[in-house]
Amino acid sequence: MTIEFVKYHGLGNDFILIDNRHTVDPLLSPEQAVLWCDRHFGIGADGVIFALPGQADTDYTMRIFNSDGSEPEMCGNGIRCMARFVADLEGQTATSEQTYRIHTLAGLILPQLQADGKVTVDMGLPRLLASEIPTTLVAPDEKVVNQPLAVAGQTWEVTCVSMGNPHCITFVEDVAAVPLEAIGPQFEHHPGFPQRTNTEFIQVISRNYLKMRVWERGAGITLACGTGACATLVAGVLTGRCDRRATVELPGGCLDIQWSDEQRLYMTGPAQRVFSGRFEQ
Ligand code: ZDP
Repeated sequence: MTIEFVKYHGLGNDFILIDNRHTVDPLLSPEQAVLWCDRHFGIGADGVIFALPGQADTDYTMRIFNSDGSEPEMCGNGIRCMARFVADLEGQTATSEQTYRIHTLAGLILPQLQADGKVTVDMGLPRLLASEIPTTLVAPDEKVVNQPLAVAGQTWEVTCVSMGNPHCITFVEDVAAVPLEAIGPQFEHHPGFPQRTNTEFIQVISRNYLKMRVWERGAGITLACGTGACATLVAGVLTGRCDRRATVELPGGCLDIQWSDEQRLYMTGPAQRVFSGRFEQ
């Protein structure tokens, strides 16, 4: 089987994009996605993204497989890459300010191309109830804000936010000192998160500048996480630590995040095409 792909990244969070506009099912199985994402035996990526036909009044459907083959509901860096990818497929000019209506498992998401090459995404509303995260740390109709959680022999104060996918956010003094590789998996697989969780550690530099490191569900340490940056801003506002607009600095670079008065999250950041190729197996 031979399939063409294009490799993109958003702040070093890297994806294999597949033109899947002509069939309703992803061209790869989750097992094939694991192989393609492998950095030694495959192409190498944090996930595979399929640009599928639209449904329910949308232009396209996005589906994504993590590098472990699991399927998340949404992907913030990935949807910026997806918007650039479909614009290229359509032959849009580089300066087009096209907005796309993209159907995802987290609902309707609206990326807009910017003339400077960045992409601004209307990420929709955050979900805060425990049943929506999902988490069993508190009662289903309660929020998880500054909640004590025992992980790796320590008690952390966590705040949970869903951007369609689950996030568990902890504010720390020094983000560089967090032993992410050791404790990330223990948060991800904590029994309080039945769908597992993405895990972010945040250092507040100022009310509008946050420094973040992430352990992603199904992908491990990555250089950036768009849904995580949005969830982090919400957690910062809920706990009185930051303003409703901030720069979030990730290992791969910065995202601009805004939580509007209508409660929608807007994320602006780059999406970079790297190379294209053909995978044979
Ligand atoms: O929720 C999950 O399982 C994540 N690993 C999905 C990917 C999130 C991503 N890093 C982002 O930018 O939102 C792509």
